Amino acid sequence: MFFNEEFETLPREAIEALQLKRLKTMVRRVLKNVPFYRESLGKAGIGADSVKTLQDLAKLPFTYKQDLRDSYPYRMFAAPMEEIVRIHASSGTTGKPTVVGYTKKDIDNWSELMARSFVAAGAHKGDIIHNSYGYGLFTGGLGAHYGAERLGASVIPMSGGNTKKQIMIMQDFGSTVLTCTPSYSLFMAEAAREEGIDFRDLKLRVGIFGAEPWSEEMRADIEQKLNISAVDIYGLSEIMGPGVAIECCEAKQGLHIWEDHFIPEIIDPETGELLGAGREGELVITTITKEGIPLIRYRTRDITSISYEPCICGRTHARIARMSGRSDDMLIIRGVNVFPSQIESILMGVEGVEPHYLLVVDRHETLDTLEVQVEVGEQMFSDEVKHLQALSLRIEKQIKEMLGVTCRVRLVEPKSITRSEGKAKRVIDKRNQA
Ligand code: DLL
Repeated sequence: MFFNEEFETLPREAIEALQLKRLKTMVRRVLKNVPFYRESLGKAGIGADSVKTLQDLAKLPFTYKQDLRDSYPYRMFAAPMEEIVRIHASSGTTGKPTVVGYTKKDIDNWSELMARSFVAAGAHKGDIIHNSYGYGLFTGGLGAHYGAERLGASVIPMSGGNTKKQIMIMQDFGSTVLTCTPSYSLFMAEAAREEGIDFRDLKLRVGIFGAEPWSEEMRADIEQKLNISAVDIYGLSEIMGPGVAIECCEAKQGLHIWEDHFIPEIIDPETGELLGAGREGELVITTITKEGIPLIRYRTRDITSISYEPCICGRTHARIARMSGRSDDMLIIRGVNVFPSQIESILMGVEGVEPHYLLVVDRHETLDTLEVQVEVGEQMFSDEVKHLQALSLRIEKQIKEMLGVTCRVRLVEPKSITRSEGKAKRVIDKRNQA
């Protein structure tokens, strides 16, 4: 099933021809309207007619998050404010947020890409979409909302929080599709259990989860606890919001990135060198239809790989692998590189352990330390101390063997780790708090 079959199944040559045409127009647009790009492209010797083939993209300079911060709030916009109909901003934890603006056409395109994403995930007209992504400056809520309306589904604009009420609504309104962060879906499952509600009795069929990294093991846990099919959705506010890429329900093998609107590249984050298909590196995205804030070769910091292999679903758009994390979330513990998602994968494979964990990194004298706090189930927690000790030792050993990093595992009481209604906080790095 497709939302826009013609565009979702374009042959590769047609995708590339469209990309080139749109890229040329985009370069002209930013040269004309954005002083930042006039300067950065000018320095690289790029003029209005420099892009002749798609390979020429590699000659263009990168755009960094810092460039957006330096242009706060509106100086990267390529359209006059009279044409900007919506403003969103990223949830930066420090300093000023990154601000993005959308023209009517941008909102239109975003809605279509979200509608395509819903269909790819297995949703359709007639579905009741329970949207628990946060509404506000965050792009999750409104992005999914407009996509659901474009699809013609009934959307319940829940936003995050008030978990008990969410469950009641889901039950009474007969929600069939749930959209929220993967961590929040597990919180909901837990809250439902406490209320004596079994997800098996709900009408929920599909979950569309993203905005934070999650593992394949976490998917299995969610699918089992919520009795649904769960797919991964990717996006970032700088590029658009949710719906930049989505897994198809048919394969669940990588996320189709909508290549008629975005050109993805994978690079070595250290050297900037282009990496071929299948190699893991940083995802760089060029927007080719955005009017409000088009970005050239935007450094997402997200780590993935790309595949152009045909997919059983019939979509021809390339697939990016589930994000292993952000390069700036990668922990370096005594020289060993570790992504929180790798630890998550190991924890989720351990019987008796709950999907709620926190990594605490510290430094004692000159030595980095990693403490893995993870909840155990009620039953396990009331078990004998020696069993708990044996379990933590076993997990420590597995982490050491699989990731090469020594850590201390602390099994904590059920529900002692803060639950999230949006993006979960998985890491506290005390080394940077000196
Ligand atoms: O998180 C947009 C979004 C909303 C995506 C709802 C999916 C669903 P930002 O707040 O700007 O936008 O954060 C973007 O979140 O660069 C990734 O590091 C991370 N991220 C988003 N989706 C995924 C995912 C929204 N599926 C940043 N897997 C991105 C892993 C993700 N990380």
